[in-house]
Amino acid sequence: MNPLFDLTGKVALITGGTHGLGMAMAMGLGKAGATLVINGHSSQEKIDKALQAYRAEGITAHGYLFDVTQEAAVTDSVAQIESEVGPIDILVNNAGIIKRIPLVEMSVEDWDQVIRTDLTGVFIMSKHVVKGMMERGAGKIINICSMMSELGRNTVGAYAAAKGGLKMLTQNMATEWAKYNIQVNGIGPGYFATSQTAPIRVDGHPFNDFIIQRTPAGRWGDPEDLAGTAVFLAAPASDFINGQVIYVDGGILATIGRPANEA
Ligand code: GCO
Repeated sequence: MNPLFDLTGKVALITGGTHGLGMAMAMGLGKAGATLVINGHSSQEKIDKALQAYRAEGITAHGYLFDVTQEAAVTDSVAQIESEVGPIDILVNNAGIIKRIPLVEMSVEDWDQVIRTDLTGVFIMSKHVVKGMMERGAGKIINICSMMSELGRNTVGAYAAAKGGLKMLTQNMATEWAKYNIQVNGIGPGYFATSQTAPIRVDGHPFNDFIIQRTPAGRWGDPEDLAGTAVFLAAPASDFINGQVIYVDGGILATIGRPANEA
């Protein structure tokens, strides 16, 4: 394996690694040699099912049930992971939720839940994992941002605020931690075929047709399309990259789009 992309001997913690984009990125990291630690917040059954999938691919994988928004649980779980599995070399802050509600109709409770999960949860996780990385003088942190780190869209205001903030948090983490040889970067997925987008992806849904039209690649992303970028940002190949967000979006951010009747 090319040493620039070899994760052999590394421990990678992926939050929300039980399904979707988190699982696809974790599979990539595992196949590059990393030992996986995944977290889920709602169901040990989901964790166990995901572990079976990783292990079926010959990947060493461990699972822990905790909520990234609860600092006491995070502190305890990080200590348990580092005791049972080993120091965390790579942290992928992937866990997140979305609520599609017009801002004027959104309750403060719903707003708070999105911000706390998608932004504050990343702060809590990173604050407790980075301490070991600082002591060891090495680490990789990858924050999963979004198209909404750059663009607004009707009904996803809280999510956009969180993901926009996450882009800036990524830059600030890089600013504070690069001197410890810790690289903090982001991945900004475009529109991917996942459970989160399933409601807006059904055939004939106007948003489905819009995304196909708005994406130069002319398709929804496949979760596996993210694996290579995750490996790159977790590997020695990115040791001099700090505070960047790499958009894996089929070209959406590169263009103003094209008229529906234009080929
Ligand atoms: C939406 C989608 C997006 C995608 C992704 C885009 O409702 O607009 O869910 O938010 O999930 O975040 O990068």
